[in-house]
Amino acid sequence: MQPISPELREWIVAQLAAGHSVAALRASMHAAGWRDDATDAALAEVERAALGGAPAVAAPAEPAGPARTEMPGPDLEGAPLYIDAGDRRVQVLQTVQHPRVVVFGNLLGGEECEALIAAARARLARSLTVETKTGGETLNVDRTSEGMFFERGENETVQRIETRIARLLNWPLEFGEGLQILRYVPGAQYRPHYDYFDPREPGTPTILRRGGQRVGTLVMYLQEPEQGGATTFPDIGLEVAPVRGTGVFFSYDRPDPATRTLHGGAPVLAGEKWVATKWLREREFR
Ligand code: PD2
Ligand code: ZN
Repeated sequence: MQPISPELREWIVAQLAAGHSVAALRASMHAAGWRDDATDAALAEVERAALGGAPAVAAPAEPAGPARTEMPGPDLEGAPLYIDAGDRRVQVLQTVQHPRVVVFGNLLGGEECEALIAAARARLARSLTVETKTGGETLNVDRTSEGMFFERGENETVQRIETRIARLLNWPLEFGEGLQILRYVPGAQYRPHYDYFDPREPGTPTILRRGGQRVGTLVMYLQEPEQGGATTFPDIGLEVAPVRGTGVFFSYDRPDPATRTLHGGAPVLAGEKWVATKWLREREFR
């Protein structure tokens, strides 16, 4: 990986020298809108430099090879119309087999959507992400929304929703990343991408050390725009309308386009769209 910016490196080194913990540093960068994976890549790069610039002892890249057998997802045996997610009866509105896509209704209550938006609003930042290609900092031109991350279990609402998701998708709560909140104003979009980490990128082994690959995504709609803003799956011609309280889940058993999980957020044409995304990892994410 290429070096991070001198300013960021200096800041990290100064924080560590002042006795701040890596956890505190991570929390600060998180609060400033840094993605956790980007933060980890930056911290790892500084750590390597501190060790005399020795090349990283990279964790082996995840093989793109055989499909995993255990995957997150709702139990759809018997084609149920509703699923008991513990504290809520979630509707199954639409399903696709390959890729596995499930659209859920009644996933979140109106008050839960409002509570997430209220807690996130002041912490939004146009995302500066570390490019996995260069290690440099860039504004991500593919994503023109603003975002933030909650810590897992950060508040009561987050905790309740995470517990519900774990039950609905049959995946341990500890394997999930913190909830990401995104706001799209008119004109904002998220160009089609894959959510897994690209095994060919040099920064990926560092990212995978914490929790392994992503294997599933749940995008939940907190506020619907007036026009536009669908979540699109170009490979299968699917567009999911961003209706408040509903969500779309999809999984990918290998980090490969063959999963057909290319997806994007279409431009918002009028109004504001807010979403919460939960990414599921193959192992515990700490
Ligand atoms: O907001 C969306 O519709 C969207 C689309 C694609 C969100 C994500 N990806 C994501 O959070 O990964
Ligand atoms: Zn995505």
